[in-house]
Amino acid sequence: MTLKIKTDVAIIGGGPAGMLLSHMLDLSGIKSVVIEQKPRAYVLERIRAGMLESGTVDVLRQAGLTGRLDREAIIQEKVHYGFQGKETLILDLKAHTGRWLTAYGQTAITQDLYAAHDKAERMLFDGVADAQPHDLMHSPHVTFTKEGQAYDVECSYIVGCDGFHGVSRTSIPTSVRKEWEQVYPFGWLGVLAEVPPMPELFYARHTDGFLLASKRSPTRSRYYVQVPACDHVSDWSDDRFWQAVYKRLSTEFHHRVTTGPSIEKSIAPLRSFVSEPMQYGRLFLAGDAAHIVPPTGAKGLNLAVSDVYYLHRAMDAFFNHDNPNLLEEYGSTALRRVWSSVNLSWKLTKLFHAFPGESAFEQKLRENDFDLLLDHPPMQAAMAYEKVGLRL
Ligand code: FAS
Ligand code: PHB
Repeated sequence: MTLKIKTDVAIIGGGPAGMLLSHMLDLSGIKSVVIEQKPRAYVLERIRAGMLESGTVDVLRQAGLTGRLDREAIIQEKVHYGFQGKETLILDLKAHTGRWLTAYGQTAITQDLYAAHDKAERMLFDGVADAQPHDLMHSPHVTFTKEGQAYDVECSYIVGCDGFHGVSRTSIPTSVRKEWEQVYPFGWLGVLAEVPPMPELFYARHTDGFLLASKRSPTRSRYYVQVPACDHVSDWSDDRFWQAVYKRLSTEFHHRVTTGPSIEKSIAPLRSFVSEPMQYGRLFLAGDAAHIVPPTGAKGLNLAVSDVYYLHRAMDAFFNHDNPNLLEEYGSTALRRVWSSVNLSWKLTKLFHAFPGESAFEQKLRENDFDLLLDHPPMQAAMAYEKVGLRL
């Protein structure tokens, strides 16, 4: 026997996009059900992004979700860009834009979202199987099973927040979908270590490859190095990792690094991907379900938040003010910002990574790209504006 549930919005995916949308819809009196394939403990332990745009913090604050963030987050007013161990550009975000980045891990955001969810006693099914959207044009509903029990969630709209490998995007007919993809011939080896981080948010390019020094708290560091796409975590001992950090970092900053044992170590593949449209009938897509960016620009999580901001605003207009216009425009509104972040992420990835087989000519162009930034404040201002995040 199938258990039937009625709600306003069925959300597939209980990551940051799905949980933030459910929370914001609830604040507007719009009911939703979140359907998540992994057990919540698994979702809450995922280690991913760490740098928030100012717009993201504003959205979280308006949603009443910044209590812990205000206590624990670290403000990042400047970004350091090192090039070939010689020159370093210090990009003063606050001087150029009056705004800044905030270091606060995605893991903490997800934990805050689940705590708010529990407090509001909203409906979430985790550890489900076979979630599937149906009848996207007329009477949308989502079926799934949990512990052998079949469910059928009838709703006005379905939102796919189920990431790159989810079922929502592929529910849009291939005759309708248009996709762009760039897969990079390298990945990021990320290490989390319980040691004080460099004060700087430091991106570096070296002939061996890319380096990023970031943080999670005053006692917890997050570092990444570029590795060949075919590498495995077991190829990288902690010692080998820290040697690569020192080799790729300008020597004048070596004293700012504290090494220590890794408490988490993983390799993330890098790709740029966009799928259009982000809506089809009564199905909408938000976050990684519709787009993926290489983390060089720290945009993935921030894009998920901006999608949710636009979709919540549109659903509030529809459900509470009988105005369908923003819903009809959601996809085009979200995609303008998506493509800007895809573009910046590609530019920074090209500038700071060693591409196997690149020509000497391409290397000279890259050096010139960095010199233009180093020598011209208007170029720096433009990059700072994109880095802190375009206005919502
Ligand atoms: P998510 O992928 O976070 O969440 C999707 C949810 O849907 C998951 O919980 C999944 O279990 C669930 N789901 C999937 N299929 C389902 C199905 N069929 N049924 C039900 N549920 C289903 N961004 C940065 O800015 N900086 C970084 O350093 C960074 N590092 C990353 C490292 C990795 C390994 C990955 C994969 C991504 C990284 N990102 C980074 C991007 C990341 O932070 C995403 O942008 C962010 O998680 C997007 O959130 P969601 O759209 O909610 O997708
Ligand atoms: C992180 O802290 O995980 C981080 C910071 C900046 C990036 C990517 C990841 O560009």
